[in-house]
Amino acid sequence: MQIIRLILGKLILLLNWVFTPKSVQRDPEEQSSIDQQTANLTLYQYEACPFCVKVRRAMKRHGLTIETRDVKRSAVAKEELLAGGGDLKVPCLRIGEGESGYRWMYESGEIIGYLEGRFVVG
Ligand SMILES: N[C@@H](CCC(=O)N[C@@H](CS)C(=O)NCC(=O)O)C(=O)O
Repeated sequence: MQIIRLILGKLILLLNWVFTPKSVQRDPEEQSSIDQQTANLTLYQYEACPFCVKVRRAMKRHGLTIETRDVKRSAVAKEELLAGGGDLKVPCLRIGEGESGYRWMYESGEIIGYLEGRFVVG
């Protein structure tokens, strides 16, 4: 079972690499404004999780630079996710909301919807 999961994970990463989406091109000022806003976002994820790949592909397509933290490789990231979000499930987007702290958003579809609603015009 472990070996099948490992092979599937590698296959997902290979396909993702072969079919890497193109990023939208913005003028530098607009991109810089978006980069400032996405600096408050962090994606907790696993490298080969298909739902995480789906979110990372949407980020790439929409030209969104968002820090990723791998919960499988980093014990600190795992603790942060558990303490903040409450569930050891990925992907999870941590949204910095200034003095109110953080909002933790699970579910790949909801995360992509949030990113597109906030950063994609039209
Ligand atoms: N419906 C969720 C599914 C997410 C999901 O099943 N994630 C798996 C990894 S691929 C997970 O975190 N499982 C719990 C675990 O591995 O501990 C989504 O679309 O985000």
